[in-house]
Amino acid sequence: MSFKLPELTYGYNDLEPHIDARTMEIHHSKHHAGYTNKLNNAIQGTEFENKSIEEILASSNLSSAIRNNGGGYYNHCLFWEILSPNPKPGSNAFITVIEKTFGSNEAMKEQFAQAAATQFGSGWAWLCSKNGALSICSTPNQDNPLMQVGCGGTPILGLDVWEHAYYLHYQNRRPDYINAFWNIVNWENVEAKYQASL
Ligand code: MN3
Repeated sequence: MSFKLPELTYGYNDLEPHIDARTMEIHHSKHHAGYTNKLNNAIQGTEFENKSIEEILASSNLSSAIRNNGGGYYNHCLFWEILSPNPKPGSNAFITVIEKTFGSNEAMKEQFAQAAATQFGSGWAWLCSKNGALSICSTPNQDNPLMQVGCGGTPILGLDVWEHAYYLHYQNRRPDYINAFWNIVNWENVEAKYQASL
């Protein structure tokens, strides 16, 4: 069994102007493809060969090659899934969960943006569900909360803040990239991940 680079459900240019086509093409066809290939090479002949990516990431004895490339594989799969050129809102019930946790939808976005903006160097910001309880954190490199780092729990929304995710269009303006991100978050898919975590 080997992991496969997922096909996107939208074109490389479909997320413009929020994420430019060239960035999307390099990010998916080079970076994500690279993590996928290197993960497959790293697990070959190991105890992880026939495990799901979630099982692999939850393991406490990962080599750095499996940790970095397994995280890179999983994180980007999630990232493409929660983006859409035609984003749909979450249900009222899901919005109520967000409001009860963070005070308001805007407050949740502010806390998430803060986590994304203050992650030093490369990493990710996350909205996670731990048995339905929502939390926000950031993690360095290609780590994620399935590795028992950050806030733990299951990631349901993630934002890549590596420079390869935004530098061509935004250069050093990471906060502008974070602001633009909200325009293309498909909350229907975020909510589906929340439901699956329960
Ligand atoms: Mn990336």
